Amino acid sequence: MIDDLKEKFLNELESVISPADLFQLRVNYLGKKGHLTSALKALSSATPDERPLLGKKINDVKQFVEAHIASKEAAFKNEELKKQLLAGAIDITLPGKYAAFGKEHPINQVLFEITDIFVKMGFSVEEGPEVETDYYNFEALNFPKDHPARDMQDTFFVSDDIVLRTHTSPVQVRGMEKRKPPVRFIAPGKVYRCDADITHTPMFHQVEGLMVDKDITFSNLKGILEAFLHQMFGPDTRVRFRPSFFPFTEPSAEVDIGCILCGGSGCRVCKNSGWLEILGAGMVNPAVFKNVGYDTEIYTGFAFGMGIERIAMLKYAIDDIRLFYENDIRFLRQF
Ligand code: FA5
Repeated sequence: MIDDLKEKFLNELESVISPADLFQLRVNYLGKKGHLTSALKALSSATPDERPLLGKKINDVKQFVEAHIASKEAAFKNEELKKQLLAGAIDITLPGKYAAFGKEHPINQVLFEITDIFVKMGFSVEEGPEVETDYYNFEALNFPKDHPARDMQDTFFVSDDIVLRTHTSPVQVRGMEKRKPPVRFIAPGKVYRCDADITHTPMFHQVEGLMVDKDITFSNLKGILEAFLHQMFGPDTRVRFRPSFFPFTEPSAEVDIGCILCGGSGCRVCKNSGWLEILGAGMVNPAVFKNVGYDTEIYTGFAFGMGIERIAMLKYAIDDIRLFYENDIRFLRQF
């Protein structure tokens, strides 16, 4: 009977196809009630003569069974490992993973370009708060209470006395309060107006400029702005100054450049005038100097303020300002 057991085991081993089958086979042969354990128990009923030979046979079969089960077990483990390795394998022929890098927004690109030009001309860079008091946004800039000029800037009010700044000009006042002349800085930043169409957004960017010293004249203003516009739009760009009004400058001017799209012959963008309005400017009103304690007998100065979106639209020939803020990646990728 013990001689048959080996063959029976080999037959059964052949039909083992999973670790669970193998476990069951082990129980059937080596478990407490398994064939080999029973055979060992039955040894006691053999005659003393038969016992040593039979005992040896049973042990041989037991070792045989244990060895085969161990090697089958190792084969299963090996197979499992192979499966895991294959599942986690790196296919080096697949394309790599690309990190999506962002890039500078076109408005920031233009802002940095403008800043760069002025820094090279000796201007420093000043910052001020976007949530501003009525005093800095209007009062100190010579907009008296209830003055109609306040309506030119459609203001977002936070409270009676606090506004979202409507222009970067309040930074002129804050900057002058902090230092004595000579003063030469630009102040770029976000400003807010209740205004929205294809050339106006409720949030936009301005760059303010201020220069104060003894003997600063309108010629200095013209020279600096022409130098800036020629660097920004090319050395052949025509520049013209038109009389205008701002409460904080006197005299005041609006500055136009020859249309860079049609070269001055007239087109849709320049509304057939051949000119494009680019910024506001003027000589600092002595009333503003008085508010910051500068001696108006000694010092004069000029200031200017430009819309960055307007400049970016001209530079890149974009006819709708809202494109800058729709976050359409196809638009933004082009810059
Ligand atoms: C001012 O804001 C003055 N503070 C500029 C200034 C500074 C004059 C220093 C004199 C001395 P104005 O309201 O014109 O001026 O605005 C300046 C520029 O901002 C405009 O030429 C235009 O390019 C831009 N701008 C005005 N409103 C909007 C808007 N809603 N969206 C986009 N750009 C605008």
